[in-house]
Amino acid sequence: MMTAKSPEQDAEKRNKNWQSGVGPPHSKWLRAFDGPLTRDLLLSPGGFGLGQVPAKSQPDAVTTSVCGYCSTGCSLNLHLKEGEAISLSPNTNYPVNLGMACPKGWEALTVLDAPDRATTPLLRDASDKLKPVDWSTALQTFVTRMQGIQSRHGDDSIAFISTGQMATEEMAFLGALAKFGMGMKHGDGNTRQCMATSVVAYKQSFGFDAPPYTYGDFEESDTIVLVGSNLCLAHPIMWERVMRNKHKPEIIVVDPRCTETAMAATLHLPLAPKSDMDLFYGVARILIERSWIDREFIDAHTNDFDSFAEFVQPFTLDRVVAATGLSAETIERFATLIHEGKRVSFWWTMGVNQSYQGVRTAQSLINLALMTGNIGKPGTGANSITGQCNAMGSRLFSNTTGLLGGHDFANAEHRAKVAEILNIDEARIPRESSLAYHEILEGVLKGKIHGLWVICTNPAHSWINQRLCHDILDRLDFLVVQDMYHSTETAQRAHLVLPAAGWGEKDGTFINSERRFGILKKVRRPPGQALSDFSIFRLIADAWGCGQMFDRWDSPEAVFQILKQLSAGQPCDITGIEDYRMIEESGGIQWPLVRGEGSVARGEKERRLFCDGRFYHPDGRATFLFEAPRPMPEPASAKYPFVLLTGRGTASQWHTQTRTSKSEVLRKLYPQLLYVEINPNDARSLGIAPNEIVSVESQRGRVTAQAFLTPSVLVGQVFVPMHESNANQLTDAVFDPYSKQPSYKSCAVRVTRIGA
Ligand SMILES: Nc1nc2c(c(=O)[nH]1)N[C@H]1C(S)=C(S)[C@@H](COP(=O)(O)OP(=O)(O)OC[C@H]3O[C@@H](n4cnc5c(=O)[nH]c(N)nc54)[C@H](O)[C@@H]3O)O[C@H]1N2
Ligand SMILES: Nc1nc2c(c(=O)[nH]1)N[C@H]1C(S)=C(S)[C@@H](COP(=O)(O)OP(=O)(O)OC[C@H]3O[C@@H](n4cnc5c(=O)[nH]c(N)nc54)[C@H](O)[C@@H]3O)O[C@H]1N2
Ligand code: SF4
Ligand SMILES: [Mo]
Repeated sequence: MMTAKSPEQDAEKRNKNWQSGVGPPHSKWLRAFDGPLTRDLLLSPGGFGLGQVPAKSQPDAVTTSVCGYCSTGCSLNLHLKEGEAISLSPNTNYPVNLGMACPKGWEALTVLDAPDRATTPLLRDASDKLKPVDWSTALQTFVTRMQGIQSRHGDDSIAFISTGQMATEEMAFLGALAKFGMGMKHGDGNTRQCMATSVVAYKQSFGFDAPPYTYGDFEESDTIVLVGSNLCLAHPIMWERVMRNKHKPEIIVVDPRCTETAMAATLHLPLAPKSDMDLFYGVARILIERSWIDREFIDAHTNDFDSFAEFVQPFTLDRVVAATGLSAETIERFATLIHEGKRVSFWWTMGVNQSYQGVRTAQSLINLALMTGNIGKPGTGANSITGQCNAMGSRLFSNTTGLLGGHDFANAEHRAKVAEILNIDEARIPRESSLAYHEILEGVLKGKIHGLWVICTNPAHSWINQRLCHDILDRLDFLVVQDMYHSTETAQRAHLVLPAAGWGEKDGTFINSERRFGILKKVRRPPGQALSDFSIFRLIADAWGCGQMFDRWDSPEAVFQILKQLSAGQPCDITGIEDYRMIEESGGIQWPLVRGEGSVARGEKERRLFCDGRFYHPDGRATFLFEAPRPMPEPASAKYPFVLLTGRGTASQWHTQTRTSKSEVLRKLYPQLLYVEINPNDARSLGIAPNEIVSVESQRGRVTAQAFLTPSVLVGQVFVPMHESNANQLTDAVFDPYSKQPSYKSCAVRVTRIGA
């Protein structure tokens, strides 16, 4: 059990730490500021600590809801007046955030009031303008056009792209409606851009997509290895959990850039981009050579260690030094720290997943945890950190690549089980999983897919190789975009826009990074005629003519009960969760919770997986998986001499900025222009002055950006944040062969002075 300190103590400690330079905040947030970062500012809405409810409008009730941005899953108190939320503060009573929230959480309500909210359906007319229409016209158009395409080109000629940011119940409804009701075979999510690599890595290594950890492991660990993970700004409240660690942990950050997280580390390994596999194989070789491995655990709980041990033999120190650019001492030190640690935890995020060899890279880390027995015990684990608020829900319940409830489309028993529970004809369940995101887009290019329904994601901004993506979207006969805002880059290209309610305007559950179900609640009326995604799916089911199939799907909580039934007997079994009330009263509940086996009732607040050393493969063992590292698909060249890294820019920006750019507070916390981080030595040789507007160009596109000279990127590399709409003009559409996740963090660019 965790005992929370008083919020004041926490805030005090954070302030002290920050003033002494430990942990966030970082120059990049401060760059947007003129004045000093004071305690007042930190504690104000938009700061991290506890704030006050404004006195001018006193609330008359309070309720809670989990945040709708990142996968941390913080709980927020929502202060209500006559049933509507007027302000919020972080929940001090929740085991995840313990009274903290980051700027995005603090500002979650503000962005709901933006003037570009979609308030009515919009239909493109003969003059090529989006014009308001009523819901019945919108639904009729949706059905006529989509069914028309199907009758001309076959069932598979329509597809959907969804998200990790809707409620679990909404994702399940969409997936079931599209695939069982509307006859679509293909639908994928933006989680392909994000978590697909972890999903495949875990499935192959452990037998199920199962991140083993609980956030308490951040506090229990004595050696925390963060790989390609900028926790300080991408998961600030997880970083706060690291700061509560009382074991004076070694914090080892493996990242080409000296990020805000690397600055706070005890050891930073600025390796050459995409050389992680070489590093981890080399470290495995050292551990084996020195017998720094847990032979007992390996023998009892894993397969294929001996072939792995043989495979890593050629990864000598010299070879790893050459591949990574790290010194032999640093690599040895890293191996020694792993050996000396009693509780070593390995964490990774997009620096690993977004790679043309992401799955094997994730597994090279999983292997380190397995061979040292660092799994299933407090403070350990091979831990993939998820990104979006409900990426985990999407992985288990979206019915995209996997059948509802962590099942498999190709498995006849699974199909029969799902058909029986849903009371549908088994023949309606596809026998194969969906095409992946990029294969759906290729399907458009090849003239196979003609209609696309995009829900709660903004591919025209976020997808890799943007020009190609725009070309593909513009070829569609019918593009439907269902979003909170009509102004997104994707909505602007749509034939039909469906106005969606957002976080705070609907009910359901999210599943956070540590597998915890949390409740989100309706505390605001959606603007105009906007409807919850759940209601939109309901209306479409009826208009399509398959409403009867979803008779029981009449509220999010009713769907939650169906999902429970579907999960029975799976590793993600949640039959022990009674209802929403139980989730709420327990401070969220981690999966699995099997009926009759739950210990939540005994006050247990957190659980990790694999405590008994049993994995999900039929023989109960985990597998060592490995493969020779491959060269970067588009290495730096004479014409394009820099490796481009992309990623998150600040804690106050969320992805394509449809939400975060609507808050005045958040806008003050991030740079207003696209910037490119470049090493001062490179800038000097190119004659680039600080803050000069420069051109950044790849084989695919060119953007202008403000040069930010910083040694945090090494010579020969540059970094561009993903938040400005044109950043993905530069990126190269290459994918991991197993997970089909885009490699957003590796392509070649040149940087030039404008007019030079
Ligand atoms: N503020 C904010 N928070 C967010 C989000 C947001 O948009 N804004 N998005 C959320 C989502 S969906 C996600 S997926 C997460 C992402 O969270 P993170 O993965 O932590 O964020 P990124 O900045 O994309 O990438 C992390 C780091 O990978 C490094 N990297 C690049 N190439 C390599 C490599 O070859 N090896 C290694 N070891 N590292 C490399 C980059 O330098 C970068 O610092 O953040 C979540 N949280
Ligand atoms: N270059 C580069 N590109 C990247 C990345 C990178 O690191 N580098 N990271 C990738 C990653 S990890 C991710 S996860 C993706 C994210 O990419 P996207 O998913 O495209 O980004 P978001 O801005 O989160 O888009 C969510 C959309 O849903 C809308 N929305 C929000 N809530 C709701 C709701 O409840 N219902 C509906 N219907 N709509 C809603 C928002 O207004 C927004 O338009 O970007 C990827 N792109
Ligand atoms: S850390 Fe993530 S979940 Fe917590 S308040 Fe910030 S965005 Fe929301
Ligand atoms: Mo993500």
